[in-house]
Amino acid sequence: MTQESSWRVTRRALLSRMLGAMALGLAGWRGLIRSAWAGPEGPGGRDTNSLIVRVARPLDAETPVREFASWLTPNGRFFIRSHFGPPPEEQIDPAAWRLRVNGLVERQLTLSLDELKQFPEVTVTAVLQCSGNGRAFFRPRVPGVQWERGAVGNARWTGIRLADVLARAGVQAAGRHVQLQGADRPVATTIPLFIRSIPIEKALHADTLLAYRMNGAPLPLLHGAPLRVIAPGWMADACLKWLTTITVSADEAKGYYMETAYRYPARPVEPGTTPNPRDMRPVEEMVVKSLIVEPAQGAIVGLGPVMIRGVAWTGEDRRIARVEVSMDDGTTWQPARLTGKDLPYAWRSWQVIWQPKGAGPAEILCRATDDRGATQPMASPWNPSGFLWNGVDRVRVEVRKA
Ligand SMILES: Nc1nc2c(c(=O)[nH]1)N[C@H]1C(S)=C(S)[C@@H](COP(=O)(O)O)O[C@H]1N2
Ligand SMILES: [Mo]
Repeated sequence: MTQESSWRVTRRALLSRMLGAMALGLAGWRGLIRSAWAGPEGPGGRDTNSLIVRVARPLDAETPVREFASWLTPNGRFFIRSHFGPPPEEQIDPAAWRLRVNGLVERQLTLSLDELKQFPEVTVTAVLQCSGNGRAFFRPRVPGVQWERGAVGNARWTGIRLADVLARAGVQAAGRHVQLQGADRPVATTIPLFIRSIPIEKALHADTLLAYRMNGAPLPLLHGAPLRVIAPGWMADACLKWLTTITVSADEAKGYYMETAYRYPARPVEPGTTPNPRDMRPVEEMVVKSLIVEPAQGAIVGLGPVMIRGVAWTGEDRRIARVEVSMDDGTTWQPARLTGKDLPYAWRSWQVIWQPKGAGPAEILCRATDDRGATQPMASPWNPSGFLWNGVDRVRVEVRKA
């Protein structure tokens, strides 16, 4: 796709979103404005105002970081992101729904949900994170949903192995990529479909799932019911929702969402510049990252010992090795204690006790380092779409005498 036509696509997508927001009427606008004013920990969204709405329609909403005090993020409070919104319910009626497997395979398959559930069931606890999580922190600013800290969550995903389904179909030697398509559709036929592909190695990985349960409950509609891909350790744009078709192919999928969107410069670029499309690579693995969950942004804390808690996570085949906090804007760092479960793909809890030196404003920073030595920078490398933000996390508090 040429630069010019990709711009036109972006403009059309923006326009359709604006029209969607207008169709919501006054109540929708008020919700939008309220959530914008309330800031990162403010109200807004479904389920007793538990989410922060970034785009009202189709709904893009992030989880307030305080919810991450729970190691598993509850389904009703899990961030929501989609380009076009969920498909009409009748299209994904579990009885009529079928998964099709075609392309470079020995046998084409059409499988019902009941048939899929005959494969061995697997559960993986994994962080799901939008590639644009933290986009709002890039300078210069970049267009797109202005996610702050909560377009991420940790959940137990239950389903079957994508590898088992591919083995039943028989992947031909020329099959190098697995293209994924869902039942969701844009408002206009001129807008490209959300089609993604993952390399065959990731598709055949024993932990890559077709999931139909989330935290033990049936996968909710907004999270991709009846079936979604979970590619643990990879960014969520690989985790296709409302899956209907798997096509084994020799090449990466074509189209806007693979060729233009979700790409990241292979080498650092000057902020504000447009890299050569040839130097762009698909966004895949997650980068090491951490969040301060407690105290909350803007909290008032006492002069006594303050418990700081958070979570940290990293990419595929990596573990969190340490988390540190700083009270002097990154000059000195003090180690935190890793606590709780240590599982691949899940996030790791951590905590540290801080003794404030005096009353007044203070800023807590945290940074994680993984077992391959990757650590969080003060600010992430700028890139035109604002992907993979993993700058140190920051929480400002006010210390008061009791
Ligand atoms: N079919 C489909 N799958 C999709 C998307 C989409 O628009 N359509 N969005 C992707 C993106 S960009 C993200 S961040 C995750 C969000 O998953 P969640 O809403 O369950 O948190 O779904 C991914 N899967
Ligand atoms: Mo995303």
